[in-house]
Amino acid sequence: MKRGFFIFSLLIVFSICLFAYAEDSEYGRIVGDRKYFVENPARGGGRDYIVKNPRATLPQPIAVSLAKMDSTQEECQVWTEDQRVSFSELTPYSPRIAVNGDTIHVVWEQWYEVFYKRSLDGGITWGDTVPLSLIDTYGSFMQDIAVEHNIVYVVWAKASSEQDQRIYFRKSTDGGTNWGSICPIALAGPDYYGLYCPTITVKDSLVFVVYQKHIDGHHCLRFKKSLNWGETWSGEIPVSERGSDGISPKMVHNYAGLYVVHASGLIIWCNRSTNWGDSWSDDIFISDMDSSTAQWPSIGADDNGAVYITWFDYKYSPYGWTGDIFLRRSTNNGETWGSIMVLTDNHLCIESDVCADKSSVHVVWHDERHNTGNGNVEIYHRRSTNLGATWLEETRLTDAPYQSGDPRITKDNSKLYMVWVDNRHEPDAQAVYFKKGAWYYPGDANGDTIVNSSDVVYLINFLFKAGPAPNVYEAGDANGDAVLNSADVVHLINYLFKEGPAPVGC
Ligand SMILES: [Ca+2]
Ligand SMILES: [Ca+2]
Ligand SMILES: [Ca+2]
Repeated sequence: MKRGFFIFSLLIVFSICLFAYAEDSEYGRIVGDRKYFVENPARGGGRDYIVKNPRATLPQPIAVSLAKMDSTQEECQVWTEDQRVSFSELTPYSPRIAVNGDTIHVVWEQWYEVFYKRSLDGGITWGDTVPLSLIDTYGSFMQDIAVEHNIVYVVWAKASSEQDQRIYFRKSTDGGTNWGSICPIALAGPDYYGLYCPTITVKDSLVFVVYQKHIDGHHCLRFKKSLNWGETWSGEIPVSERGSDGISPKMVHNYAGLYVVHASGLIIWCNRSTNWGDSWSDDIFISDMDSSTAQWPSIGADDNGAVYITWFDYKYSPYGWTGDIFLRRSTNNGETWGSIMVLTDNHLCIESDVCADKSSVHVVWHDERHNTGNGNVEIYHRRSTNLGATWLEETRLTDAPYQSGDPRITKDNSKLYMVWVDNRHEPDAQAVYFKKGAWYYPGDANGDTIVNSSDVVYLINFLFKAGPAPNVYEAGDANGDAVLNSADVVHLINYLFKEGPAPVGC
């Protein structure tokens, strides 16, 4: 039954894009001597679901100038080691992450069921793997997760039969310790249709879900919301009469409203709502209106009023299966959109994710520049500290054999958290991995971007009066010996008041 449904759903979602590029029947790609086929384009992340570059015979790659760092500030970044999160011999797909303080929540799909794992100490140690969907003969996948304070929400799609495909929902009110019952929040109608690809975001007591609906050969996006932490749900509200090309749409919010991005017909579209989903804008055209092919969109928003959309685009790519990461932003809550920026210039990129808060914007992506026929894929990162106007130098985040891909990021308290799937254990199954990054100025123990006597006081309070720790531990380690103690206080005092050496940098 499960396998039957799998094939069935594969056909359904496949049809979404076949209409767009029916002549591209080769849904596979070559990476060195390794060929990756579409296993299940209906999966939450649409992993390996890529439409071939229709202009793959371009003679020469086009050089694109990148915005470089134009500041001399000595800001440091620090990343934790790659940490393995899943350990099954079954292959995990489409990890999603949500963070609240030091509690990190991760979900993924494994053999058509949804699994959950959390860390209570910022990712140093991890709890048990917990199944969230009912382990049965029906497929559950396309999971997404959101958290607000101690309440964790997970949605996914499930088929109970070929005529009954629903969006399911489960929540925990104690930070993932216990989980409530599994509830359907969007049901199949009296006539056959499928519901897929949910995306969820939360704001205080408000919970918002957008999903794709397939009815009578028509794909569209629909919305439901809860005003009471997911206890009861609204009726279905139309978002777009376009679907999402078999890959989940992504929804985010900021202070001004909700934003949904989706790819349809190999074009990137955005819809926004300024009344928390009661009504939605028309489809907003985000990618270029030309013959280039735009896929795999992601979206982030911040409370400065900026909205960022990334995708991968074949516009400058001579290659069949990779392109560049494009970004377009709005600085007025999606009312108008600026020109398209290109964040990569090697034409070897695919999946990207973007997230933002008031202080910075982050983009990560799947990059094949190290693939010299060995199938190696790595994840790269760029960051902007001025609302995406310019971008700092890229950083390589992974360094391991084979594929490191499908990265997903989220921010909390100025730190960046990332999950991805990694094939480094070949021939064993791929695994979910995690790492986090932080940015700081050496000596800036209290994290206000200035190094002064307040940092001395902050350090003394932490060391001797049970005050809070530096948000980024390294920032307080003024003498750079990897230990936080009174020597750092002395180092800072000498620097600030006795012309001693500066805090040790990156
Ligand atoms: Ca790799
Ligand atoms: Ca400071
Ligand atoms: Ca130290």
